[in-house]
Amino acid sequence: MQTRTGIKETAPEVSPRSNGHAERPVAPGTGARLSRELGAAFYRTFPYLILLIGLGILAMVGLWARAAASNDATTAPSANGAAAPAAVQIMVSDFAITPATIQAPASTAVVLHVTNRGPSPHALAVQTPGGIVQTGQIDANATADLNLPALDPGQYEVWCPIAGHKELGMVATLAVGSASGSGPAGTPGMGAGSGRIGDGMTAEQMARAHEQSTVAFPAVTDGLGGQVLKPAVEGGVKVFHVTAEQVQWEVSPGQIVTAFTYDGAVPGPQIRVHRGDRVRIVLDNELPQPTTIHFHGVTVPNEDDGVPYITQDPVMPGQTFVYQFRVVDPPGTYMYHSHFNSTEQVGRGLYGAFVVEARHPAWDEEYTVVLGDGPLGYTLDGKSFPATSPLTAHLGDRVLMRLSNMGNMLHPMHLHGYHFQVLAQDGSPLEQPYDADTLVIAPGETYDVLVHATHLGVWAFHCHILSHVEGPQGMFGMVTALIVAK
Ligand SMILES: [Cu+2]
Repeated sequence: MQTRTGIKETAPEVSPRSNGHAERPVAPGTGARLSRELGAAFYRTFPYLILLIGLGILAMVGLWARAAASNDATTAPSANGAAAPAAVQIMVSDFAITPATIQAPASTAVVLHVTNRGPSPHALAVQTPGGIVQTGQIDANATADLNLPALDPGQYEVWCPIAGHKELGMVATLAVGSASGSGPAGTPGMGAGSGRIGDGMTAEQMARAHEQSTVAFPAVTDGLGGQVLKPAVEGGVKVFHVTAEQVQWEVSPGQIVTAFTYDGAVPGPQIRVHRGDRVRIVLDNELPQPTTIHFHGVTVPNEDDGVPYITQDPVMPGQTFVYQFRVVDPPGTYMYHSHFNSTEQVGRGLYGAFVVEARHPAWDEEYTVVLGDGPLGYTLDGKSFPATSPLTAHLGDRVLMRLSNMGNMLHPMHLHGYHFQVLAQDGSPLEQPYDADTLVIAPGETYDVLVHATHLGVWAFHCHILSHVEGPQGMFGMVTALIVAK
């Protein structure tokens, strides 16, 4: 992202911090409008919330029943007669720790066998009197053991230390030496939170945590995705080389996740073409898995459609595959992504924007923003707030945002302070462009929206499913800002 292909090549020099507290310009009536839209968003999402909560309870009951069967700590005598560590089974998932009250005996070492049943990576941390004891990252379907020292009877805090997961409800209590409270103490699951209002923090602690995450924006991290890929031109054909490879990707400061990438970045490089171009995409597979590329929304010959065992054999590790076609679609925003083991491969970042450029752009700046959710967390262009990149504009600019969703969830993207104009969907120009403040982007959809930057300031731009963006510790995930400077 943040590749400026419009007329202006430099971003305005502006720090979002300068507007953090004092003289932030506020559009008239913004507060009232915010409360109205929050209400409307609630009623629109209410049926889905009920469904989600219902499904969550069902899943939790099932998980708890299974966990309860194996949750009783077992202490086996070892060969020399001393007690071996007590073993306790724990399940982590998106986004719960089961059981919510973990029973363990006092005065003996305990080993927590942690199994990850969710699609995202998790970890487990326990606050002991001697400090925090935690596992490393536990990938989907993997297990890890956490060895705890002998503890005195009491209650100890347990949580997932991956950024944002505690806020999503991944907390539990380790009850040592207590026979009571054998059932789940709360209702863990998505959006349930910790069961403690405000995560047990004081007002001052909450304010400080919010401030720290916000003033860190835009935080510096390794790697920047979505850079424009320059083609070689061979015999009138634009040739793009991409390498599928596994890298360690910094999603937010210090949060490093195994990513599957094109050319080492999430999203992969932008492929930009014109209608009528003949293009060749050469894929080298250096992943430990087979893969393919599907050109999403792009009209291609059947043999270039990228579906394994339907239109091609998978590209095995070490192999190369060539896609070639003529661009016949109208100017607009399209995608390319893996079509092999795609829950994992696309979830870990194997996607990029495919843009058919306008001959005469009617805007001054443009940005592509690819939404993601899954093993990398909730991301905009492979990064989580405060590591997301701001969108910058000069006062009066027309800014085109190319928004697309490569995640598994709907994300209603909302821009503060502006009504944006929706120009195109899935690459096709709309006959009747329309104004919106919030745009629900379903998995696989792309939208081109135009903002006329007529109000100075730092304007938050974020997903409006609130558990994707803000918790007791402040903002995370799918949050960035449109920064309008003179
Ligand atoms: Cu979202």
